[in-house]
Amino acid sequence: MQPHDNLPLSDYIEYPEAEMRTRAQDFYNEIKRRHTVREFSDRPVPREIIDTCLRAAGTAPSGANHQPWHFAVIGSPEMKAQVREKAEQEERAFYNEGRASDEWLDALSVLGTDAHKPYLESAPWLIAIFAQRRGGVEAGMSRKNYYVPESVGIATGFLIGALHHAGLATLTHTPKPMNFLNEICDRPADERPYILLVTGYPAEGATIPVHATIKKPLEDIVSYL
Ligand code: IYR
Repeated sequence: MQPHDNLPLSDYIEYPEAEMRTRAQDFYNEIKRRHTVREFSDRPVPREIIDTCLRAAGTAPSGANHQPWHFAVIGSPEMKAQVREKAEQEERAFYNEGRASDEWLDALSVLGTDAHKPYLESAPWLIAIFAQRRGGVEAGMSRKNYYVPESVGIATGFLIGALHHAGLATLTHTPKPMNFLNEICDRPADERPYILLVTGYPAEGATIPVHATIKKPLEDIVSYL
């Protein structure tokens, strides 16, 4: 293939307008049922399902198509225990030892979160998402990457959507700092841990904070000009 070669857009599907309307509505109905869950069942989830969701994430657009992401998928009880121990250590400093400002803690009080993170051991899979400063369109390249946080954010969004679509619950966990993930996941120092995505079945009787169900109406998030 030559550098500027193009291919026909062969897999695009156009829908009649009426079908577009129902498809848009159906997607909205599906995605609005996604809630961040903090109580996970320990029921196993087959790795192949996670793989397929990761393939979907890997189709995300990215700066120069460098795909500047790495997904370290943690499933072993030993490694999950290690992650929990390190994360809870950081969270204790955050919640109980003054690392978080009063304003921040106040903003979180409506969620009821604290330093206790049992889901890091109970959920079957922890997906540590890393952002790569350098890389390229093929593995092993070491060119500068562009729009890295944007690209990794979009891929993470695709992944959350794919996992939800498959019927799995997710939690975007961000212990701060989380460089301990580089060590546990054996990732190079120039990769930045971006989000620790917890996934699995919700625990029976899992709840969600009322605060999290307040979504801004369209008129508060959109302007047509
Ligand atoms: N990382 C902490 C604190 C936390 C921060 C924000 I911003 C949240 O929306 C939720 C939690 C924790 O996971 O508890």
